[in-house]
Amino acid sequence: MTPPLIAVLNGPNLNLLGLREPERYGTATLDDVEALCAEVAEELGLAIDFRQTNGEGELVTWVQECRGRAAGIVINPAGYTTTSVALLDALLAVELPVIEVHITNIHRREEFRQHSYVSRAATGVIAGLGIEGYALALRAMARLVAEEAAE
Ligand code: CA2
Repeated sequence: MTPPLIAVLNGPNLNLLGLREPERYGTATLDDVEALCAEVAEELGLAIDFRQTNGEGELVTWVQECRGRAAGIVINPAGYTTTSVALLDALLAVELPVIEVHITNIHRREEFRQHSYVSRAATGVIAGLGIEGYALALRAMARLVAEEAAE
């Protein structure tokens, strides 16, 4: 049986992880995050499609492309979290389980970071646990996907 595919999508500036502001975002690079996700996915019997883009339209297109292809979406929308109705609409339309991940605890940060459009489409939200949040999201997603398959 082919393993269920989980799209792990990353928004703008996350390509800078580990290269700038390590005191805020940690020292792991986006390649390290991908390696962590690949390791956890293998353990869980999932396949992943790990991507990053700085473009809002590209992120929306990738979400649309998940329809009929992926079993779930783990997304760190970064700066588009608080601005993008287009991303929210795409996540609602795709009708897949969505887990929103933030490396930092957005609720301890500036007020403008605390209202997430994306959360309205999310089954769950993980914030403030560093890159471990991606691993936790994949574990939760494995359960959600197994539950859906059993329905
Ligand atoms: O905590 C998170 O994961 C965020 O989604 C990160 C976003 C921020 O806009 C959100 O409020 C919270 C920023 C991503 C930019 O990442 C950088 C990483 C290293 C250096 C500079 C930016």
